[in-house]
Amino acid sequence: MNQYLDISPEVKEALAAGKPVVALESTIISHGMPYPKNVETALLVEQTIRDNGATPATIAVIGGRLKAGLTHEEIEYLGKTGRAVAKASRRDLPALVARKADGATTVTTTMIIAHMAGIKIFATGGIGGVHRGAETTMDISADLEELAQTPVMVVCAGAKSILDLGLTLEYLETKGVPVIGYGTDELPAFYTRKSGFGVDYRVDSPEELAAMFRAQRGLGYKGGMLVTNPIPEEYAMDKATIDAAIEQALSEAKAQGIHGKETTPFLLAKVVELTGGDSLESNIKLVLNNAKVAAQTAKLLGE
Ligand code: PSU
Ligand code: MN
Repeated sequence: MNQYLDISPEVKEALAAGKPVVALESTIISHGMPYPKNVETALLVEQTIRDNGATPATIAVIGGRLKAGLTHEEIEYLGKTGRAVAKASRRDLPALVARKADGATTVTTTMIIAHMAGIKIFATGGIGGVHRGAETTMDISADLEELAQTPVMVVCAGAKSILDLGLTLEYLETKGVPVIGYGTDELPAFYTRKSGFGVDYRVDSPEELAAMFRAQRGLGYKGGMLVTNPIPEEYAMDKATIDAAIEQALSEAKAQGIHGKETTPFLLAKVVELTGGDSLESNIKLVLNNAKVAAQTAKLLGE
């Protein structure tokens, strides 16, 4: 086991017994939602995973230790401290470990730590991707590179249209990452069920997801797989409302000169502010929906 990794007793026991475990990220807690909804949601997501027969492993960096499985106190701490906790991507782990600092893990670092711990599947809300205007800013999330190199299945609700979804799919194609639609032929756009872009493969059952992941391992591929699960119809948002909020968030980010790692958290917070919390409720529902599919699939991944 990696010298910097701590696996919680519950997660360790589940892994040793070959029981299903689902990883969860912590940037969504610290940077993706406001307190106290973030903490309530993180605990509800863990409960949903348990209700569906798997063990949750929320991942973060605490005091320089890579943690797979957090206590409720640690989740409360990350949620309450919010954006003052460092957002930890791949390039940040060496500094956080050496300095014994705290970090909220993104999709990238959650995949890294999940894989170190022997966890094969991870549920979240949305992934990072190619930003609009990336042809000049070169702002492309490290999440895409991680999907290309770390063998973890990521279950999400697609990506928000704060990103360029077409370019995000092109990038994933180049990197050889299969993009699966769960019960859909179309890439979901997080708050809405459709984006206008097709996925690579449509899959309609956890059994078939597990079979594809096993085949990917059997082929000796090093990368992961992206499962995009549309938000349940009843919680989906009106496309025009969300598009208007995203456009305004993007123009405010530009006017304020927001860049680098601040871009995504800024845009996420602005959209919530502009839609008066409706988007936050949709966000919570879609994460719970992803947790359920991930737990059902985890049970079929086996050894
Ligand atoms: N997109 C969302 N919600 C999120 C994130 C992205 O809809 O919470 C978070 C995830 O942790 C993701 C990270 O891995 O932001 C991507 O940040 P960046 O674009 O800076 O790579
Ligand atoms: Mn970026």
